[in-house]
Amino acid sequence: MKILDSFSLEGKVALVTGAAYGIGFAIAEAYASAGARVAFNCRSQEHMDIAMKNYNQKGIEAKGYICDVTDEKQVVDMVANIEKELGTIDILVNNAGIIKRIPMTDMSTEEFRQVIDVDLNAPFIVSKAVIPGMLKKGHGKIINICSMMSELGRETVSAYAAAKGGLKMLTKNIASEYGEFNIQCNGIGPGYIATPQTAPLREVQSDGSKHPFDQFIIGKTPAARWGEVEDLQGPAVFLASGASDFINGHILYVDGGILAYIGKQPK
Ligand code: NAP
Ligand code: GCO
Repeated sequence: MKILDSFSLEGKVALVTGAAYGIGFAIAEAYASAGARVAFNCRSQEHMDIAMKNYNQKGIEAKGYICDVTDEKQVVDMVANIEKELGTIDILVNNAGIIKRIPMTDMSTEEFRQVIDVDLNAPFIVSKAVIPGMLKKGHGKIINICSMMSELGRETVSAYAAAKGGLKMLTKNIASEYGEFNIQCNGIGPGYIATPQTAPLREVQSDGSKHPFDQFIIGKTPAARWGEVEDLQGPAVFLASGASDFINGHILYVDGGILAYIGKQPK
């Protein structure tokens, strides 16, 4: 067998949650290009219509489902529909996520709970719905989209960091509990990636200068740039493919070196 064949996703069914745009869309695109049949979800018909147009423009036959990943009944119904229409899910990417940037003492408990619900409870809900099919098939790949905040804190992101730290440990626990059934569960920890979620951190200032946070991140990243969604496509295909069958419980940080670096010295 040629080693590149082990990276193929031919014949696989992949569900990428929250893949109407952003990182999820890029991962779904990469999976289709690697041969998988792709399903994705989002919450609104408006985003679905835009997403389907974009998938079609790229020649990708993705199947879209309106589903709020925090709603267990909607998730169970979506998984049942995917299994009926595409087949049992071989690859699950828990990508859907939100962030609220609010100083902790100003954040309401409801706002904290909303972030935990999408970023931590939902990956539990979706994984629980998908694992039985993987057990029947005798194999499965679960990839949880973690974060720099799975390892580091910063001002205003207490809920998000708590959720992403928990998601790192949920990843390790799924790996521990289902590894013997040939289900591998790993995480991808993106660095700072240019998507709608981080657009507020990159907004050009009224005087035309870069956002202070934009400059800060460039100084904290050895690669001296923001990541692009395309930077995540290869790692996502690798962790979904046979090339990673003996990797389990690992968080692969795709961060341009942020976690290795103390930060550029001020000039
Ligand atoms: P994004 O551009 O805001 O996209 C988030 C996606 O999640 C959208 O498709 C959104 O679709 C969906 N979503 C949100 N809540 C949902 C819910 N309750 N049910 C179903 N879908 C939901 O974010 P992104 O930057 O692509 O980030 C994707 C993932 O990567 C997130 O988990 C994020 O935490 C993580 N991440 C991002 C970065 C970064 O720098 N961008 C770095 C590390 C980790 P609708 O709103 O249409 O429902
Ligand atoms: C923030 C950013 C980060 C990124 C990402 C980094 O406000 O600090 O949104 O949290 O989204 O998670 O890995």
